[in-house]
Amino acid sequence: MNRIQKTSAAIALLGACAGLVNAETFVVELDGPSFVYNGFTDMDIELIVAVGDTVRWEWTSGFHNVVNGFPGDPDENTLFNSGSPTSDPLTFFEYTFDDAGVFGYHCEVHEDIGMISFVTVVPAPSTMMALAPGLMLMRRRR
Ligand SMILES: [Cu+2]
Repeated sequence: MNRIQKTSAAIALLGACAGLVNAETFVVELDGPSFVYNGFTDMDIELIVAVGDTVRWEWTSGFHNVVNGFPGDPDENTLFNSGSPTSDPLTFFEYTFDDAGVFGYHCEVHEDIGMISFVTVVPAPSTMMALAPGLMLMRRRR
């Protein structure tokens, strides 16, 4: 391993570590008969997270639960389920997304009135950050 290779390997390792440390948590409120995030509700929510990030659902008002999937889909209730509906405002439920994709979720109490939303999970930026410095150094040597 030459010096540039060692440096880029070290940078890649740091990038990977930083990615793990920087995993974020996004809070979606269960407020009235709606999921609320960033001023948007239910299917209007545009929540994009990275692999390794966590979504935390917090009960603000109303009687709810959170179950993965869109109602009636084959993958409904296969990934996470907060349990029986509750109206306790101290309740929260967290799920860390390990795979990229689009993941629907809903409240079983209010799915009929549209308490349904989704989160888009993209590949972790740390993966790209870890690769980029090495690629840049390799290019510069030519
Ligand atoms: Cu609900």
